[in-house]
Amino acid sequence: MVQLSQPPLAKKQHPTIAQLATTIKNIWHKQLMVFPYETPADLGYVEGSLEGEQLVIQNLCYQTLQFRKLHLELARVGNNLDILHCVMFPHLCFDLPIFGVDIVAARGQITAAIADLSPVSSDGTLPASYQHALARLPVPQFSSPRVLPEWGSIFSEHCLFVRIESPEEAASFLNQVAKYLSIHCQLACESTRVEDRAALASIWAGQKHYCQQQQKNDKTRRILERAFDKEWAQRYLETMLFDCVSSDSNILVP
Ligand code: 18B
Repeated sequence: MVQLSQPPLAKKQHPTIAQLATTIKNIWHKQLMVFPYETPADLGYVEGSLEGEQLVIQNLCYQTLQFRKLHLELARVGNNLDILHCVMFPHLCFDLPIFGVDIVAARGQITAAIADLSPVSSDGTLPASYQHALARLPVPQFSSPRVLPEWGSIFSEHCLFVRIESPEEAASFLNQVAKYLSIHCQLACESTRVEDRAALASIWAGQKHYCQQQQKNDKTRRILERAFDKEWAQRYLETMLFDCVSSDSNILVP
């Protein structure tokens, strides 16, 4: 169900994060028909303590016909670190990329803003419809592009990964993410189910690889481990952030 009955974190967060959270929810509600998604009861709203500072995590999840999980997460560490995390996991029977965004603001400065439509195909390419749509989008320029870590090989050539240096750059990033998301929702709604068993297996392998790579992000893991502990962080990474075995994986069982 909707998990935002707790005090809305968005009001306290960096304005760009609050704005993107609103934009994402608006596009989801406008372009998709969303249904409730059951999050594990103890993981919807979470508080931990990071070296004396409070870590608050607020999750909002939905599912739709095309997506097994839409996940928007807002997190705040003390008064210094604000995080927005969003991933859309398609059902395994749709050959769709994985939309993902992460914004990390430290002491008011956005040190990392990442957005991508990441391929799950074995050859690492996006479906032709996505390639055509994305090729038509102007590519915004940022003064401080960042270099992806090794595990970031899952991201596409359209991945934005920058440090935000001005309000104009923040607006430009928000605008591009809104376009990626809007294109994604539209193409997802137009997509048809995959029936072929080999193709289904390949989608599953692609999603699993995406999750395994994301779980190698030590920066995320470290924050969760410090606020909780190693076991909790591992469970959270596997069940909330990047769960790769979904209930509908049984479509692969004979
Ligand atoms: N992530 N991020 O979501 N991460 O979840 N994130 C950081 O300035 C959290 C995703 C990504 O340079 C940083 O360096 C926490 C998704 C990449 O080595 C921190 C949560 C994507 C990097 C966090 C969270 C994604 C990165 C360091 C759970 C992409 C750069 C900030 C709420 C689609 C990694 C900095 C590197 C960085 C933390 C990408 C602190 C706790 C969906 C590529």
